[in-house]
This record gives sequence, C-alpha cells and structure tokens, in this order.
Amino acid sequence: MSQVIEVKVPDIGDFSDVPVIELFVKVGDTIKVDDAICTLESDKATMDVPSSTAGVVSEVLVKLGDRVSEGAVLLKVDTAGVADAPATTAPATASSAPAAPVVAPAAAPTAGAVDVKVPDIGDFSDVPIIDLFVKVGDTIKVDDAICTLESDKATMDVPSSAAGVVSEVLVKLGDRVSEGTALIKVQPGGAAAVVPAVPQAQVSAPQASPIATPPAPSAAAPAAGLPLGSKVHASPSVRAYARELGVDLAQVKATGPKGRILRQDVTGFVKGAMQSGVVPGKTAPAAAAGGGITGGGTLDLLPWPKVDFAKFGPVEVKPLSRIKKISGANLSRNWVMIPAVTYHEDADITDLEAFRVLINKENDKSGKKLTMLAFLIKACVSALQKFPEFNTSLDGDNLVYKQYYNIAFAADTPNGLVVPVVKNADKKGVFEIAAETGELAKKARDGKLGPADMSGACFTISSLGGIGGTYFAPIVNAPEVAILGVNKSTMKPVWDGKQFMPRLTLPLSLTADHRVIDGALATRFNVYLAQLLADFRRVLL
Ligand code: CAO
Repeated sequence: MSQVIEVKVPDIGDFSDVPVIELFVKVGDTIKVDDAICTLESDKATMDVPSSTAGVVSEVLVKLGDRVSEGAVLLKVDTAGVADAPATTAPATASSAPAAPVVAPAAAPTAGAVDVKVPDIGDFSDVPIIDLFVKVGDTIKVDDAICTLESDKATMDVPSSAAGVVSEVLVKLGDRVSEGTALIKVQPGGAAAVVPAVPQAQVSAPQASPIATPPAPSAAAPAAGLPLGSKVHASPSVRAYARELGVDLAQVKATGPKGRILRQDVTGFVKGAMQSGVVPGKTAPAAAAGGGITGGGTLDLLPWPKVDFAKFGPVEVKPLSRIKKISGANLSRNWVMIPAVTYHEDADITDLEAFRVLINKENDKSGKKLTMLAFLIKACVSALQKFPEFNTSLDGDNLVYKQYYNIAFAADTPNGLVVPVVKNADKKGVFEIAAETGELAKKARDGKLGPADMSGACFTISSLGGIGGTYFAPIVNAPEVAILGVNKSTMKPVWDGKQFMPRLTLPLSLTADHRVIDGALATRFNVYLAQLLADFRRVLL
C-alpha cells in the first residue's frame, strides 16, 4: 500500500541551524534506505544525512543553503511498491536514523573482534571527533580513515589498524578522545589482515609537516572548499587540504567509504597531475600565492614515462612512506609555484668553530653541547631582524611581516624528511637552542613529532653539514619565502692580502622566492650572515 513518509534530519548532536551544502535527490528519484540525501556542514563537521526509508521522492522540502536542525523535514517519500521500505514506519521514527553522528546500534560485539584505538597523537589529549567515517557493517581496510580529530592546532585523520567488518562503533561525533581510546571494534575478515599496531610514523604522518607542508588548518578555518551544490563527500580536513593545494575536489577520484574523498586521494590527484604536467586548480593556488600561474595554466609537460623496468632486470617495488607521499606533493607545488633562485656564499667560521670546541670542552662533564646548527639558527634570527622581507609570507597581494622568529630545521628520518620548528629563537640562547634541536631531532627520528612541533615556521635551515657536500639548492618551504642550505665546512686557502691562510669555510646556499626577494637583497642577506658567522660578536649589535 502506498504511504508517504517524511524523512527528517536525525539527531545531529549539538548542531542546529546547519546549512545544507549538498543535495543529492530530486523529485522522482528512487532511493534506498541509507542513500545520502544531503550534506550538512557546520563550522566543525560535514555530515551526510542518509534516508531512513526507501521509495520514490515525491517532494523535496529544502534547497541548497537552507539551514536545518534536528527534526526538519527534508523529503517526502512515496513507499508504493518498494520492497524494503519500512511501510509501517511512522514519520516520527523516520527521523531516528542517525546521520554521521552515529553510535553503534544493535550489532553485538563478536568474539575475536579487535579494538581499533586512538594511536599516539603527540601531546594532544581530550580531542573532539569532528568526523566519523565508519558505521556498523562497513568493511574497512588497514589505513582507511575512521574518524577525524581536531585540536586547536591541527586536524588529524585516524587510520584503522585493522581490516575487516566494523562490528561496533564506540564513539560518536563530538566525543573527546585521547591516545588509547577505543574507537571501533573490527571483526577481522578475509585474510584476517590485522596489523598489531599502527606504526608510529604512520600515525604522525597525517599531522606531519614535511619540508613543504603548509601549516595545519585551524579549527576556525571554513570547512567548505567548494561551491554549494557540488557533489563530493569529504571531511573538513580534506576540504581544507584540497583548498590549500588548490585542488578542485570534484575532479578527485574517491576511494573512501561511500565515495568519500580521502586525504590520500587528494595527494594522489596532485601527484598524478604533476606527473602529467597539469597543474591542479590552476588558477586558484597561483592567486593565493600572490600571482604566478594564471592564464596559461598548465605546464604542458610530457606524461611521466611508463617503463616496464622488469624487462631489463629484477626489480622490487616498495610503497613510498606516508611522509614521502605528503612531502612529495608539497615539494612539487613549491617547485612549480615559487620562482626561486639560489644564492651561494662562503662563511669563514674558523673562530666560531674554535669557540664552539672550546666551550664544549669546558662543558664536557655537564653534557651540554653547542652545535653549529644552534649558532646558525641564532645568526639567521639576526639576519631576519636586519632584513625583515625574509621573515614574511605571501597572502594574495599582501606580504605578511611576522614579528616573531620561529626557525625550522630539516631533519632526516628513516621515513623521510620532517621539519620541526624552534619557536621564538630570538628569545633563546645557543645552549637552549642546541638542546631543543637535539630533542626535536630525536622526536623526529622516533616518529613522535606532533603538529605543534612542526607549525609556525618563519624560515627554514636545511643542514647537511654533518654529512658533507659543497653546495645545493634547497626548495623553499611555502609559505615561507626563503630557506638556507648548509654543507660541510672545509679548510680552504684564503688570501688575506699578503698570503694564503687556512680558513674553515662553511658553504651557504640561500634559496629565495623572487616574487618577494630580489637577487641584491638575497646577496646582502648572505653577506651579512657570513659576517655574523665570521665574528659572532656582531649578533649582539
Ligand atoms: N660542517 C662540518 N661538520 C659539521 C657541520 C658542518 N656544517 N655541521 C655539523 N657537523 C658535524 C658536527 O660537528 C658533528 O660532528 P662531531 O660528532 O664530530 O661533533 C656532526 O657533524 C653531527 O653534528 P650535529 O650533532 O650537530 O648534528 P647536525 O647539526 O649535523 O644535524 C640535523 C642535525 C637534525 C640537522 C641532522 O641530523 C639532519 O637530519 N640533517 C639532514 C637534513 C637534510 O636532510 N636536509 C636536506 C633537506 S633537502 O632534501
């Protein structure tokens, strides 16, 4: 018998008056239970509203941009002739099908189910869940995103450590969780591909800010990266990520549950686009970076060469680490979008190195150690103070001058490059900076850097001095405008006007964004930096 049922907004937690940003149905559509009707987006989360009934849509009572709360009627559905429609379901219960903020309903936990818990999330605890991607009955793979946590500093997707069928969801939207909180129970399925624990690096990778990663989106960042009405499913963090990279989500192939676009889909899209020579979102990112690639838009490159390497000899294929995948996308963007020039200079560090060795000898017993990196950080702060254009970021047509001095340094780890930040380096002494870089480098190697450790940088130093090399051309770490590369110091004969003298010479390589810094200014910066390193007393002036 024909019956018209109202489909209402279910319990959406503490949210009310939330705008409809996507609408997936129209009059005449045949829908099933759980089909997505629309997406609501608050400033904290994006929620798909599933249908609580099956049938033919006879009326759509909302339009894009309407603001709705729990109980608002979205659709009228005619259940005539539809087998799985809950024919006797009263309108009131039609709204009881929860949307995204769902707590696991009936399914009883099964023996053998594995708990998937919040992994190590650095110093964060009591962090709210702003997005939940799984529900009871979903089949998930290892590394599928389970939920998004958002602290005041960063948005983190929590990947699953187990594969199988979700038998219980133990949390709901808005719940606050910490390391070790059980999120879901998973009944291992198929080949029982349960991974005992999420490796540290994988956990920290989504938060990681490898060399070119932009700052994590703040909680206040607007979530939508698309115009109203675009049919894409993605969490706020993924939308923010796409927006930062200038990616149009409508072009990205989704691999998440129910067609949801995951962060790695966006990264993969950028990689694919870079390899095929097409710059994704070709006008938006250029505009955001203060002008650059417009009009022409694409790079018109040849596609990435496809070679069957195995034809020429044995090969082994290994997946890139998560950090490498993330940093790769960022490096590619920075390489393409920043018209960068590298300037070289030699600094005479004979006296500074002698001083460093002397002080370290004096402090031999205390365990305190001065490093060349600490002196470089301190000297760079002085150079940034003298040349404030280096302590800026482009924001559209504006240049943002920072009045704080946070210096990042590249740290090599087994999983790839990460860039921890020494905050307020102008207020710290070289001993303090040396101790802090030592601690941050250890955390980096252990995969334990949190988003806060890697955000807020003004300028980056990439020191290969402990390894060797003469000069190199580092890639600017956007949205910074310059980066200093340092190689191994060597004794060189230097003419003092009368004779050649052996001087310990440190090779410096400064890459600067030419949109902000001209060659003359960059060279002045380098010369000044070399003067500071040659006579460190100048730092006091
Ligand atoms: N010239 C000569 N020797 C140097 C030097 C320099 N510029 N810088 C450091 N050294 C020496 C130190 O004296 C020390 O030797 P001893 O053990 O005999 O005292 C040794 O190298 C190690 O130095 P350190 O403990 O001070 O560490 P570091 O500053 O060299 O490095 C860190 C710290 C985190 C920068 C480093 O571990 C690292 O990860 N570097 C790689 C960065 C990188 O990969 N950059 C490339 C980015 S672009 O792809």
